[in-house]
Amino acid sequence: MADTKARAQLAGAMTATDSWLRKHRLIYTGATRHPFILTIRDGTVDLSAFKTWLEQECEFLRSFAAFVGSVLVKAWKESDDRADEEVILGSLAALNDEFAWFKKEALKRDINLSEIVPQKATAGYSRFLESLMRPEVEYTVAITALWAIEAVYHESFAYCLEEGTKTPLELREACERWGSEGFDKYCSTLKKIADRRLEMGSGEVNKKAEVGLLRVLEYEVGFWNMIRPPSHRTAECSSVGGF
Ligand code: HMH
Repeated sequence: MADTKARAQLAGAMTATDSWLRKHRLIYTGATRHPFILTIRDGTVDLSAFKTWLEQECEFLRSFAAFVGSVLVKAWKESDDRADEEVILGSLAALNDEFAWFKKEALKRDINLSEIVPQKATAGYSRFLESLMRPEVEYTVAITALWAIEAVYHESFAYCLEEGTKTPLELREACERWGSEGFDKYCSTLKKIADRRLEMGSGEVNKKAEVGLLRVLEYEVGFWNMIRPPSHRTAECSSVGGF
């Protein structure tokens, strides 16, 4: 009983997104500390996996850009604070920059952007984003998903930039794109918007936002697994024998 009360008090002091991250810690950690990210951090990353990541990202970003556009429309129609629109416009501006960066990287690595075929995980993630673009999906649900998508990348890549990590020099630029302090601030702003909306939201809408967050985390894990399949990990672990 006392435990229930203590938990309720703690939950009262926490924002909705904080309490969800706590509740879904396991899958959040799965998304932000994935073995692919760990190999970047320890310098053992397979460069062909990195190339696959670049290719699939280029595909993902096309649907992501359309999704962010739809969030802007929802903010314009539904938000109680017009400052939100500027933040989302900032997301689109960053995406514009990202596309230019990917084109440069593709040229460096002999990737023909027009020939990329989306793999299953990318196509599934894109379809999920498309479902969030529907007009009947509430702004609160969409902005919570946008925050989660950006936060996973920020936490993942910031982890590769910590002191003492062995992230290869040629991948540092990629890590800095999402791992920077500027991106951290941007994610905090999105989180604040989501929490403000969730505070005003009905139980039903908030439940949908929580489910949306979980699905984002699942798709993020799926995306990383496509780059570095789990079977690869298992084989590696068992080959280490002594462990
Ligand atoms: C797959 N998730 C994926 N790609 C991204 N660029 C982000 C999240 C964040 O922008």
